[in-house]
Amino acid sequence: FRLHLHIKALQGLCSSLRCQEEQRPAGKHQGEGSRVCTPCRRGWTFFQDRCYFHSCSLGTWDTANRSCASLGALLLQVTSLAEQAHIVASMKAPSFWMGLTDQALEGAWMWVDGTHSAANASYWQTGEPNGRQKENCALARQDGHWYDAPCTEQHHWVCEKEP
Ligand SMILES: [Ca+2]
Ligand SMILES: [Ca+2]
Repeated sequence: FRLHLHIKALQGLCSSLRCQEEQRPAGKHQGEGSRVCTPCRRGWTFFQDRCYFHSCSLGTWDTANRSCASLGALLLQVTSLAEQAHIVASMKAPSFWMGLTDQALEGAWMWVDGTHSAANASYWQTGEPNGRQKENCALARQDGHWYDAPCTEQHHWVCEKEP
């Protein structure tokens, strides 16, 4: 089962590499052997001392959570307006899972590292979260806002780690 997860994570990484190669402007290469250097592994983007990975595949919140863990990372934790803006600007999918859940206690939204979601750095859409016990996992959409949704829905996801 763990091998299966590894394979799924690698597939996600490979497709992410393809995404990045496709998005890189053709004129940016300055001759053979030149590389874009960041402290992050290939396939990850760098922003304010953190590395981010955008999955190309879809999965449930649990799948996303385990995939990030298998990459030595955590599901995205948004802790500032700048980070929120960067992540939304670099989105490649209509929606993605974040590492925010109220599965442990309804209404108590916690990040996957165990910290509580701060009210001064939360970006819920007006009226959200609205799913009570039926929607316990948080995703971000292209409008830049957060929504609670059933954890079994299939969405892309973003992992985050230190370089
Ligand atoms: Ca809930
Ligand atoms: Ca909702």
